[in-house]
Amino acid sequence: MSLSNCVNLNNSNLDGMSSDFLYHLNINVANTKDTQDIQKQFGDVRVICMGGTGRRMLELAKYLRLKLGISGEGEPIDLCEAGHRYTVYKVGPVLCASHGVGSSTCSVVLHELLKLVKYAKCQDPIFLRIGTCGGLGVKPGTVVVTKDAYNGYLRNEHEIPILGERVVRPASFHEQLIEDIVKYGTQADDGFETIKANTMSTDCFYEGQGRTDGAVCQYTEEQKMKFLQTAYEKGIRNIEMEATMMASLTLMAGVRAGDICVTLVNRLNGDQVTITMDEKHEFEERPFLIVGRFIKHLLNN
Ligand code: R2B
Ligand code: URA
Repeated sequence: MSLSNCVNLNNSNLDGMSSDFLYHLNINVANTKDTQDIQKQFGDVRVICMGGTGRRMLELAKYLRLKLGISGEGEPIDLCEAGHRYTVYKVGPVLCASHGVGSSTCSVVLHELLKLVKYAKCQDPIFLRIGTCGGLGVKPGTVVVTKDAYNGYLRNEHEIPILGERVVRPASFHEQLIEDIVKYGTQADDGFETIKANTMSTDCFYEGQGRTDGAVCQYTEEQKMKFLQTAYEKGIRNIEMEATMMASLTLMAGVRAGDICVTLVNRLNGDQVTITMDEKHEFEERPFLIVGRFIKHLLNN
């Protein structure tokens, strides 16, 4: 197998490890110098889709089976069930993995999935997050494909404490990939809008996103609206909780990534997510459509 498009992670310590247990996935890489078994199981993976809940990832797995014409009997199997943390389904060359809520839970599984694709010698794998979000000045149901990810300080960067120091890293998604997701993933008759825009990503759904309806709130409605307006002026059209981490970690790992989210609420009109569960379900399928078409195009070309 050609090694040219394999993932080379930014951590030389991995080269010195004879084995690696991907603890939260419950996947044991018994011999990092000979990963034939892992290559056999995962070496064909081209796309890793990630989303908040295991249930949504199961639905995505079933949807992709049909869309990509991949045969499979019965329910897709959760390959990481024994890890009791995350669910991972494999549909041909696509993994569908859950990541929970927020950057900290998402980064755990992302680190381990990045190591998995390295050990499996996957060729140029693409990581796509498929999620829900709050909207900023866009109609609920609009799909936003993230360009630059901004943190809760409204800075286009990912900030993380490492060894007691403040570490700041770039947080943008792959430009050409974003273009291609919109180009090959959308159709004029979709019945909803898909836009490229910036995303604000916070560590807190309530205060971090400027909501006044959390358990605690120490600012006025006016201050909140000023903050949201400033975000809008930076080209931010949606708010979620993983984008800066995902953009920065995938950039550091040298893999292409995208973040495709459907808005559930227009935050310029209110804080509460009041759509019905049926509407939410219908909205959640919109990123499936886009990603499904994009993946189909990718695999056929
Ligand atoms: C969007 O929705 C979740 C919070 O409700 C979070 O995972 C996110 O980014
Ligand atoms: N997810 C978020 O992070 N924010 C919202 O407003 C809705 C979904």
